[in-house]
Amino acid sequence: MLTVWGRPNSINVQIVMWTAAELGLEVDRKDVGGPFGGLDTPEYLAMNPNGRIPTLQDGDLTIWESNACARYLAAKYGAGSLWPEDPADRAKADMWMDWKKTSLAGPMTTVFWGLVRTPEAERDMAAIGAAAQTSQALYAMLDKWLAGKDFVLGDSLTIGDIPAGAMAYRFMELVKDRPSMPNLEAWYGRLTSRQAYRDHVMLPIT
Ligand SMILES: N[C@@H](CCC(=O)N[C@@H](CS)C(=O)NCC(=O)O)C(=O)O
Repeated sequence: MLTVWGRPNSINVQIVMWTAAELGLEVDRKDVGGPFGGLDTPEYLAMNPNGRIPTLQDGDLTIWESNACARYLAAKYGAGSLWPEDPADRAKADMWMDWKKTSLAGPMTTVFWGLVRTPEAERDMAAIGAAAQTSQALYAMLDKWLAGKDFVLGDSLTIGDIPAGAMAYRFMELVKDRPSMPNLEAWYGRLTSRQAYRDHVMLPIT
């Protein structure tokens, strides 16, 4: 039995929960972070000195950082499915996983905090609009990459789809005024038809 520490509306927790669900793994998820608190206790910091969610436990192993957790689950339990065996394929999956963290997360966090966590009267609409434009330009890159492919690596879902795919739900829901991106929209449609995505990513955005 795996344990994942983190509230379900955290995108980084969703990355791990969606990965585990795609692999058919049973998870005991514990509510911590946000309104639940609990990230600054000595017990939590002993597991995760970064004081953030998610934290994943699998037997004696404790790890944190959502992409590291997702990679671990895919490598251990998803050979031949989520985990690309070929080093070149794995590098391409890593590329899009790291891109979500290093390029996409910043502007999408501005959009999310601005539109979801900030009262309307206090919103900096210029900053939110600029971040939405940047997010859109970034997803346009993925749209181009997905031409002729069902998923990031081709025919089937892999770890390379997971972080950008989890963020795609927020992008589609929060950035409504965007140009047509047919490959991205078709890929997003494939994600939304998956029960694991519906159960762990398509939750109220709060
Ligand atoms: N790079 C980390 C980021 C972790 C992170 O910042 N998590 C946020 C939630 S998405 C958090 O812990 N926020 C504090 C809280 O929920 O109380 C990862 O990908 O796991």
